[in-house]
Amino acid sequence: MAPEIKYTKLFIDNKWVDAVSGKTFDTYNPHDGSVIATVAEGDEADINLAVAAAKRAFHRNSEWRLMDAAQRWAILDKFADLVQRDTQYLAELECYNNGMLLSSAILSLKYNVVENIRYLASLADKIQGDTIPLSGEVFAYTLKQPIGVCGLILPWNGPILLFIVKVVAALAAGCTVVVKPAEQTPLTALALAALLQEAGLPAGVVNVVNGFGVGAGTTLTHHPDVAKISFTGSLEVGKLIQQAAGANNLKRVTLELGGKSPLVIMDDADLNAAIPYAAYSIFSHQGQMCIAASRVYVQSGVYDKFVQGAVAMAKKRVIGNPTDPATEHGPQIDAEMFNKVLGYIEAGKKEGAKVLTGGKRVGNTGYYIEPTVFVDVTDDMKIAKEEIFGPVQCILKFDTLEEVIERCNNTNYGLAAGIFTSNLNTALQFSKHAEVGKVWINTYLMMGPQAPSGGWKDSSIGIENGLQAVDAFLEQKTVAINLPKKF
Ligand code: TXE
Repeated sequence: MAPEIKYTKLFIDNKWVDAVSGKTFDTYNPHDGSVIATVAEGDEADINLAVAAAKRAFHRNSEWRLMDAAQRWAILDKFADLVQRDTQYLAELECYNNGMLLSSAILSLKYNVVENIRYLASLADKIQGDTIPLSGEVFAYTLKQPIGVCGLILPWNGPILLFIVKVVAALAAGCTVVVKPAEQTPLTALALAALLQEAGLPAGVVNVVNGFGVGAGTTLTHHPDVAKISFTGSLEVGKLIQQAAGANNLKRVTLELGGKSPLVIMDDADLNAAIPYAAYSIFSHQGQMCIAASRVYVQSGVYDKFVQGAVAMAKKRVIGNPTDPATEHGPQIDAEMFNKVLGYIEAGKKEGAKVLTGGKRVGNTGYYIEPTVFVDVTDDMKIAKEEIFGPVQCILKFDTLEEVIERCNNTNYGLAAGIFTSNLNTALQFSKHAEVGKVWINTYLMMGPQAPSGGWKDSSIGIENGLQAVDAFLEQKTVAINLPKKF
């Protein structure tokens, strides 16, 4: 049964309000395209109200600014308790609004999301500066202070986790925020806002304005009272955000964008591990992950064996309703992404790549696409160059390590890479030369809040997670003191 939808309005200044315009929009279940809720549609007027509330909450005499950092940690830790309490409900919302498997959403909430909140919250009272001896009778120290009002613009592919990664880091730093969830997936952001309120956040510290990119999103990125934008989404919009960030003031910007991540399978790899990992790394969440291993480079000695195994893995994935515990493969998020992925599959075929399994829609309702395996893929093909963001594994053949490093790096993206090999030297050489923000050796997708996450080239600006997570929401100030006498 569908979960009860408790929140559909905008959350501004700790109140649930309709959009100023009175407008609303529908939100859907990707399983069958049915409307699951109608939510308030915020635009310029609502963003302005939310930014004003966040600005008031950030005033130097506000409750939030005067609060001890340890108390900020305590509130966020309480928030983690509440997320833990509501795991089942939040997972169901994620499943119905996003198409994420219910089983995956529960696991993610239990282990990943709660751990992320607790880790990021714990950084709140560990924000420290330096003491710096200067020449002469002067002594200096640095202060790290919250940037101010932050605009957090979220994508639809991991609505709960990405809300947490951005919002909790910003709050641990002491900022106030206006969140703009993706138009496809507003429901979990609203439910999380309610839990933050229940945890005891003062009014205006967190505001959530549902709406579209052009309207709510663009107002936020151009707003002169917003000091920072943190965005996860497409490269195309990332570039627009960087421009907007410099239009009316000089906003700090963190961008987490797309990828075309290579996974390399060497002749000496343990194929019993490499084949299932390769499948898991592209087919999990139907390929809707920025770090998906969307180019698999297989060395010629194991190529045939790998391909055989890859096809078998793809074929045996259980496709079905994401609420069913037996399901391994659910729907794409919406009609637009569904058509985009099918378009890439057609483009791959036209350019001469061969589909060994999959390639088609499943059923007539919802946005299901078969797990698809392409071989005979060459580096110049569209499917090898562009982010598909769907369940499409592209397999390419190579001969030497030198060659594959060159080919892996021949892209404007630089998010992640992986290698399967039993030779430590090969693994370390690859890790050193891969032009990416993270490398996995004999594994893939393994992440944790303790490890910094970012990307090179067009994939990212800035780091999320790890000890640096809060730095992205801090400014630094140097204070120099004149001493009566050098000591
Ligand atoms: O992203 P958009 P879309 C990639 C993936 C996918 C493609 C398009 O390749 O196929 O992006 O997805 C808001 N100013 N990723 O269209 O448009 C928008 O409302 C301010 C990778 O969903 O970038 C939403 O909240 N905001 C990725 C958010 O930006 C704007 C995750 C993302 O939307 C805006 C998702 C504007 N001008 C897609 N235009 C990842 N890195 O994980 C849109 N938005």
